[in-house]
Amino acid sequence: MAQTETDGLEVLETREWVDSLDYVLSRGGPNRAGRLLQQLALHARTAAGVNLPFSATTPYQNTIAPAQQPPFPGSQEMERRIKSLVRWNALAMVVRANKIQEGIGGHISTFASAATLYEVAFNHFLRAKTETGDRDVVYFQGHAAPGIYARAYLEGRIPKEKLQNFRRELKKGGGLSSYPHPWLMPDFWEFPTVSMGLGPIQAIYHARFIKYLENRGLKPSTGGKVWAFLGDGEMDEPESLGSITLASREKLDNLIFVVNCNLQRLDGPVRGNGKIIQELEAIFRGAGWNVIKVIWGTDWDNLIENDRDGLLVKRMGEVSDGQYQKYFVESGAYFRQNLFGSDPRLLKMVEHLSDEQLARMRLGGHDPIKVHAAYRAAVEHSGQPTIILAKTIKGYGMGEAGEGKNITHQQKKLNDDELRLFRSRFGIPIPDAELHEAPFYRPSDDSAEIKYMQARRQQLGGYMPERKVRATALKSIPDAHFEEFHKGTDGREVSTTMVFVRLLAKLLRDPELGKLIVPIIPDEARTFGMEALFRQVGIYSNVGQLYEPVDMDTLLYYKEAKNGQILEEGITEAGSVCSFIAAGTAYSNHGINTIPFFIYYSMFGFQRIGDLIWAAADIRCRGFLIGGTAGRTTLAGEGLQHQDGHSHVLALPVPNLLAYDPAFAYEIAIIIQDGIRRMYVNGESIFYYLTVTNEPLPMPEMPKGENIRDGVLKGLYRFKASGQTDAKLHAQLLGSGTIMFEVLKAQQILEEKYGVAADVWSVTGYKQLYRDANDCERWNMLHPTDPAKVPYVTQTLQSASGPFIAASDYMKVLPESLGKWVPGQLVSLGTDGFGRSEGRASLRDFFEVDAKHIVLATLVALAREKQIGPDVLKKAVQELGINPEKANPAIS
Ligand SMILES: Cc1ncc(C[n+]2csc(CCOP(=O)(O)OP(=O)(O)O)c2C)c(N)n1
Ligand SMILES: [Mg+2]
Repeated sequence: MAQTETDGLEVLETREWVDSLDYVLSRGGPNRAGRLLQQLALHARTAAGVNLPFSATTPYQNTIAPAQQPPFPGSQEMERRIKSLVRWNALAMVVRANKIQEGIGGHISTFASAATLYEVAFNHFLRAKTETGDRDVVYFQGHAAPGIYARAYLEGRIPKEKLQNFRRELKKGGGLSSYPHPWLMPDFWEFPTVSMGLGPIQAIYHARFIKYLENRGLKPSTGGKVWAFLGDGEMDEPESLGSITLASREKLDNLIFVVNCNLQRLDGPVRGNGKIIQELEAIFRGAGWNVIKVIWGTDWDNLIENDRDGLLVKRMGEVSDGQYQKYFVESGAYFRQNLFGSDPRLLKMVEHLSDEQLARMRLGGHDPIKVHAAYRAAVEHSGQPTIILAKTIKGYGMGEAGEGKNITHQQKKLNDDELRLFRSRFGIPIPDAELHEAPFYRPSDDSAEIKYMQARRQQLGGYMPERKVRATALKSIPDAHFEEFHKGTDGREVSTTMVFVRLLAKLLRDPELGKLIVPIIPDEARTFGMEALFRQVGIYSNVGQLYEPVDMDTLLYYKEAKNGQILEEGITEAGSVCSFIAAGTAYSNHGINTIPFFIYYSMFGFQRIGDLIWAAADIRCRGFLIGGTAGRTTLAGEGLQHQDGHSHVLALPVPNLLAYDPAFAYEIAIIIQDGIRRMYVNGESIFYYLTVTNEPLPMPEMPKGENIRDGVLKGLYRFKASGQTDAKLHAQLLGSGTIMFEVLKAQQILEEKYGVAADVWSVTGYKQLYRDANDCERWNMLHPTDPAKVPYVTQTLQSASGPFIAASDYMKVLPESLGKWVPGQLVSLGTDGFGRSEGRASLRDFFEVDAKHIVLATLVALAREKQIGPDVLKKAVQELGINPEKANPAIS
């Protein structure tokens, strides 16, 4: 007869086995016990086909047993007092800000739940300098910013006035940004994390990039760690989880995730009906991470140790997160009845505890001893990344104002009673009479608390966070690599992608610059004709190449190497741009001027990973984003999802990004050379977006005489003046990217067939022209009585006569954006609408950006100016073979 679980015999039998195991544990330690259990499982399977159910999770208890905990290395009492001071000031910062200005916002409850996680780290782990000269890098959870500011205030790094101006950055003397923004606080914040999910994925690729730098010999291996403090709700972002297997595959034991499992996000529970800690444990264990759960505080140790039959742990594992959250706000009596009341044996286990004692039993994430043990285990773990899942209470200490409540995330106002309770609970010496204002409190520099915290930070090498430029600027960029491209190809047809790849290959060979270049590719090297680089500089692999590549006998074989230079990321634009950010910020994070070139399908850039590019801008990333296979009509055949005619529009909003759509080889060379100079010699906080295409075309020589170089960089110059000096009709044609070649054809047709002398202008970057024009306009508005500044585009086109016809492989809005500064009638041709699978000629006809449409647009513009009559137009439509009734590409 099958025995049931409650059967007394079974209980007895189980106990005997557990006793035996305890004996093995005490004699042989956990490793021996682990081996024994594995052997038992194997035996059961072979002897009787017992199949143990697969479980990705471990029981709902701490991973580290009390016996394995190291002694706490500091003064718990002192650290508790410091933590209370940080708590108070963090709360006061938000409450005050909202008293001064209603609705200014801020978060109290996130940091309130994470205070112990941060304080233990600040006092014992986060190294501003390691013994060997490196440091730890830390991604702070964006919404915990008040806590980080509060600590910096206590450390004497942020003055009270600035704290006062939290979230009011435009006040005199400056304020503090709501969240971590290196752009706004370049001496303080290092990583923008507040767009959720971007912190974790960036941390993973940063940790990998550190190994890359080490394996390539650009940086000594020093044991610095990457810490990422994250929210449990944040883990739902695909970016949070999408790259976790990279971390284990690459054995990133320099990476530690600390997830603050307060069981809540903004609206309510993260997993009301489930258990977020167990869910994340399963995911990360499955992905090969070292998982450390910190669920129960020291108060629970005895209960769990005496839980010989595992009844309590089993019951704890049954209760859902939504229910746990209920316990946080309920009485001890409710807790006893609901959690323990399910079994009289459980009730008996806690009968020695009063309701009040029960209610006060601390969770693991609020217990410094448990948190310290987890951090210690994490930093000592090798061969795998570690994730710490720490259970906490959201809004801890806020009491009725929000502790554990669903509204807590948004809580930013406390009434006087609530302030008093918080003040008293954490022992802050502020008298009742002053409480209403929620004043900041900082003991004097020679107080025991301040001295203790300063000493701890000194021991750990300095303050954190602190951002600074750690690399010395490059001296100069040699001209030699770029000159070849000024010459043109003598009629030989090459694509601008080929030009870029050739230039990259040359830069890689430079004795100084070469090693700093970081080519990053999301599985498109062959598309871009970059496979020669595989062999030239190798593909980075943390283990080298453990197999014989299938194409070993070819010249361009797929060479992986430990010191390989290419980051071949596979199909992940999000991961690739994180590598781009890591490489483009190494000048500040690691004192190394790595220069990333991230080349990808232009369609899968801004619209797919725009938020990460925004973060790259905020973080002051340097480098080149190269949008390959660009242009709605230039990428033939690929159709609607691939043909990009708008990435340059999406590049417009990024303030410190320069965007170029070059047509010719020399333009690319000029832009890249100047880009490296501005970013790495001058140290400007800018980065670049360049589109390159795959249409083979003859590259012309750089025109002589005029100031071409300057024009290329500013965005506009005259490429080819009309040869007709005696024509009556004049027009100005503006071309970009490959459409420039249609413009040149149109120039010829206009001259030969219609007697129109047209100059051709190359527009390398509408964004730069737009910026400059706005800048002038703004200055003129603010200085109305001074001589007006004239935008570069107006200056340059001033003396040109006739209408202006602009054509590009991008949306019409780009030229239109310059409309009022172009000195004459402007007509814009562009590729608004969905792409099609077709050849280039048909596509250009469809989108009306081919030579014949440029000609027609020019004639229509001339007719509008009454320079030609309708008869010419009528004839032209026929001659050019244009179907006036064709569908509108913008909406078809
Ligand atoms: C991409 C993104 N979406 C939404 C938000 C808005 N938001 C800010 S905090 C928050 C809840 C955070 O919950 P959790 O990650 O659990 O952090 P906790 O505050 O609980 O520590 C949300 C939805 C954001 N910052 N970023
Ligand atoms: Mg949360």
